Amino acid sequence: MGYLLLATNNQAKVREYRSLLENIPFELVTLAERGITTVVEETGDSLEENARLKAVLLAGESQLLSLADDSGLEVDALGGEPGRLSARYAGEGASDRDRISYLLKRLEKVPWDIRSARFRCVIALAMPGGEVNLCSGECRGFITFEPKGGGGFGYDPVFYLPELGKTMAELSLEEKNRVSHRGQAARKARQLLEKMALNLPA
Ligand code: ITT
Repeated sequence: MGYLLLATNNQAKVREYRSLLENIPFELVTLAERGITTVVEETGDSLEENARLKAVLLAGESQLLSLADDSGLEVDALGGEPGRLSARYAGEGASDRDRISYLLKRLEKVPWDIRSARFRCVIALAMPGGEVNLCSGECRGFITFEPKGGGGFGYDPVFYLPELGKTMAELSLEEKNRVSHRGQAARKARQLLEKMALNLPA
């Protein structure tokens, strides 16, 4: 069985992928397990470009099939912000809590019915030789007025799912994976990986 490198430094993403990609025909390995400390500069203009950048660079470095994701929150009332800058919103060195406070401040006077938003995730699967496949997923919701719930990561405590009546951070890992942007993208990636393992064209 070949290896699949989870090319992310975000441990919460690693946790989600370990569950989402359970029983795929590849053995999952992390950057830490391979002793890789490379941090890829996210210089692309889109989630697609940045996912590709991360996966290609780390596939080249590790010589392993590599999965990277670039993901972000897009808030309609903020014209799609923070988008691909989601991890850097509120400045370098800011925490999840700082980013949430900054976002809520920006939305202070925005009423509930126009606090709509979506999470987007683009997964890039890169072969060491440079071939790349992309898969994407999105999940719609509303930004709450205050954080709620202790699960997940990032903006999950302020991302409310109307169909479930809960924030993303109030869901278990399995429940989040069932509805999330990353869950949807990962189910497509799983199909590609199953074909790759059989040497079928992706
Ligand atoms: P890697 O690049 O190493 O994978 P990262 O955390 O920097 O880790 P991104 O560049 O893709 O990852 O930034 C994604 C940011 O978007 C993340 O730090 C969160 O702030 C937000 N985000 C993405 N997916 C999320 C999710 O499922 N729940 C909450 N916030 C999320």
